[in-house]
Amino acid sequence: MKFVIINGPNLNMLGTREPEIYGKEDYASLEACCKSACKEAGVLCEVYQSNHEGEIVDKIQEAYGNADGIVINPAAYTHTSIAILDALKAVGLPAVEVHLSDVSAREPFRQVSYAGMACIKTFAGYGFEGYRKAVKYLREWIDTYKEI
Ligand code: CA2
Repeated sequence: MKFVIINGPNLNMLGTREPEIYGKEDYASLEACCKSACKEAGVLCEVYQSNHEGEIVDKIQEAYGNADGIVINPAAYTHTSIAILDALKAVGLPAVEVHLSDVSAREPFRQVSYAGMACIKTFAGYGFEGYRKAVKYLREWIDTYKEI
């Protein structure tokens, strides 16, 4: 089984500013955390980050036929991108949305998630641990619902 973990704009800047919201650890640590979560769940993974909406759409499309599920933190595109929502719907793979911060308790514009409309579950406000929860949830969901 293989998952693609996609991180959106500015997440590569983790650890530089706003540690009270996003934590002190950097993007390399997040990538390591995602890889260890997948290893723990017994799945292969690719961890990808881009600051560009079209590249994120391309990566979602590339997952079609090449991966079994998607974990995605679209970052600011969460709240704006119908293109990412449509790409998730187009590939039809089970996807889980993750946010480091609890977006439901932040500014009203962060309380809307287009990507989330195509996801089976959202984990928000758990920091890096949210990715671990997402990988575990997705693995269990696929084991339960995927046709043999
Ligand atoms: O909480 C999350 O994971 C977010 O997806 C993070 C995004 C934000 O736009 C979403 O509303 C919620 C921001 C990504 C990282 O932003 C940084 C800001 C300052 C320093 C480092 C990263």
